[in-house]
Amino acid sequence: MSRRNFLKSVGLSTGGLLLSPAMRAVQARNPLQIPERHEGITTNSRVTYSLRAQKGSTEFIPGLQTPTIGINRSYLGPTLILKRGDDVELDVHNALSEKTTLHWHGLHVPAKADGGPAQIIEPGDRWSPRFTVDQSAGTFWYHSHLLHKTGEQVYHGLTGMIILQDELSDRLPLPNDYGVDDIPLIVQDRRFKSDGSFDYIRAHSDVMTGLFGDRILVNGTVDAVFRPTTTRVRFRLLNAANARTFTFAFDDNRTFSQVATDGGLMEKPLERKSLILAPSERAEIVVEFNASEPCTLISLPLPAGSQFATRGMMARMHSGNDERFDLLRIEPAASLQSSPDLPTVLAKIPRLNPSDAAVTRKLTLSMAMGMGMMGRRGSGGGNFFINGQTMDMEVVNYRIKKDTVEIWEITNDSMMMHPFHIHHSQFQILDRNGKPPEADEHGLKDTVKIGPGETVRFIMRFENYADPDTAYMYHCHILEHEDNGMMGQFTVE
Ligand SMILES: [Cu+2]
Repeated sequence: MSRRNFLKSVGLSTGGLLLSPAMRAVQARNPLQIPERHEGITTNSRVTYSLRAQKGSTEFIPGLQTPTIGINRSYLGPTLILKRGDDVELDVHNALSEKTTLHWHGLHVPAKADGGPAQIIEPGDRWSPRFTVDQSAGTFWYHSHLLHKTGEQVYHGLTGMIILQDELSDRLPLPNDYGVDDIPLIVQDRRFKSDGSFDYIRAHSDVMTGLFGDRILVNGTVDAVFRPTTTRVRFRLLNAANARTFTFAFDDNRTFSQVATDGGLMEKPLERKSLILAPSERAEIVVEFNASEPCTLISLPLPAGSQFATRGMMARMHSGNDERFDLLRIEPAASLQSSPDLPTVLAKIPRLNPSDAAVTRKLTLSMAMGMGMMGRRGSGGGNFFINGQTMDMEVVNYRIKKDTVEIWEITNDSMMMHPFHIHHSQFQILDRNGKPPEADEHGLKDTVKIGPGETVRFIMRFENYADPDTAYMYHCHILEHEDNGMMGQFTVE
């Protein structure tokens, strides 16, 4: 699309009746950017990763500069390669002119190292959490978690991927040549103003539904093309959108194999044709290609009758998750290097037993439809609630005993789906509305979609770290909901 047409479409989307803009058509032409690997520097058996949050300007759309923020670059950050057993230090320098934090999403770390809203890094300051990497291999990510500003900072670029490796992931014959057949896909939707700047919250509806954009960025690339050179490619899918849910599929309806959920490898590969990821969910998939046979990774509308669809009067403002659009054009080379067969067995996942649970905690998510919340100026209030309360930094909602197992039962009493995320550890889903989870929810998870009216139970162990003075977070991962109150805190002590 020419620049003039793009500007025209931006103009149209601001005047239309649809409150969330319809997705623009893609003309794939830009090579997919691959964030550089960052393996840290080892001294005295500690691996240190230098990270600098900085302002920049990024040309996503030819001829237009977008003010952005990133880590060690102008938009997004490097892919951190962590190895199980390593003692790591994540040395974060805040070179922004505003406060920030960096949260290691999905990592099992001490509360003080978690990078939540309490671990603020003032402009010019450094924050250098240390911990030992001790969990299964998988795809994780890092992002700003600043109170009330997470949505805005992530939208402008404070996000990157983490690849955690262990002995099993090194040994399995899965594609693992980063940037060649092991490809990060950080998928985001964005809305631009005509001057090229990002168009963050503009209207009440942007907060109510979460912010939907009309252009797709994959690793910060618009209209992206990837050219495989091997017969199998692993894609590490990360939904890093603020609010949009993607239903990943291919335009030729091909089958692919899912090999990992949020927290790591599954027990065995799962054949499928589509896969729904809400904000912050990850999946690793392996896709087979034939030489010179192109296809397109797309997002489908939510399936008809999906329990994750928005209901009632909210559905009228929410055109976002019911569109089909392109994500990534894939054009395999004329000759491909042959990849090994997929293993039939992947990881062993020890199951937590519900009878070992010390307590069941019941949480209800709800939202109010009022108009008086734009920008949320008051004392931290908002229109998004957990058990009728909004996030309060002064309130620790739960104090959990170290080394206990708990069941959390989350009910959604609103008209739209909320992806519920909890810090500290990976959990296992026990049931959804009383029924066992589908195969793709059997693995380790740190975020779970909870559709309108649904109740989901998960089980989790709170071990290794105790700190009565520093809290972990749980929250909706639609960032505009999190920023406006749908969050709470717990300590492990
Ligand atoms: Cu939400």
